[in-house]
Amino acid sequence: MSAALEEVLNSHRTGRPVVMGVLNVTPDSFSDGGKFYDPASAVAQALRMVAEGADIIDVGAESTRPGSERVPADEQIARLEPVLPEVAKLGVLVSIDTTRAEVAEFALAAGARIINDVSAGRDDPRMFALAASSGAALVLMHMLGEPKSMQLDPRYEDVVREIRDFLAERLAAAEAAGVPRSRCIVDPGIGFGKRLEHNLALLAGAEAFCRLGVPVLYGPSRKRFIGEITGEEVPTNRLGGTLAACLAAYRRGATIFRVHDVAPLVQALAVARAIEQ
Ligand code: HH2
Repeated sequence: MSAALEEVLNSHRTGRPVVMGVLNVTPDSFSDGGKFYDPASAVAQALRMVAEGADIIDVGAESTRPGSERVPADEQIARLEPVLPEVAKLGVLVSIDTTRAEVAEFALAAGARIINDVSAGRDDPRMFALAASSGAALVLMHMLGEPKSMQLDPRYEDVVREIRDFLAERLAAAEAAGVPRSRCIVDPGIGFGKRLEHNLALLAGAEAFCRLGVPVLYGPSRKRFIGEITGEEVPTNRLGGTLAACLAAYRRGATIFRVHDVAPLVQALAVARAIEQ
């Protein structure tokens, strides 16, 4: 395993913040759909995020915004083919944001080292086996149902307890399939079948997820809950709220943050870490 990946997987022990830059090679993502659909602009954006201090570039070819339709695996691969190998050549850690083992397999062969599975291994029964045999790290995220219907009427009795129990169960399932816990990362899934009050509880409750003993990742970047609090309708104008959400979770022990705007978060986390130390 590379030293860079080891640092990420140890971040919950060291407190070192890790910034994961989002690269959506999609025509329809909620905040940047179409912007990096062209391969040259996608690679240029990856280069920019690396220069800004991103530790990981998370490449995705399927939007999972509320209401979105599935993108077949071969279409995801066709979108990734001209981009992902070039991003891996930059020497940065690459993660693949997909729920399909076929897509993850392509990405790992092209140099990705992390599988970011927003279904936590529930969409494709082959995903855990692939993570086990490849030695990749694995992000297990909570989502209520599927993107098409997840925001229709999300309900929880105790959102933090239920999602912590879900993540504990998925960690155990991954482990049973041969993926060591030491290679797993958990994510409560901000915005994936959650109302405002749920998202706030999940951010305030980061310590509960940290007690699972693996690094905790949050992806609040530009999401709707920030607009609900502030009235800001335009996702790209939600940077201030994104920073506040990441810093609140960092103070409570989370260490990995998936964002579209890398430079401001790298700076914010450096200052937050200096204060905490
Ligand atoms: N959020 C999105 C996509 N992937 N992965 C993890 N682990 N955590 C997240 O919170 C997360 C994620 C959605 O954001 P984005 O990629 O910007 O939008 P879209 O799904 O429309 O492409």
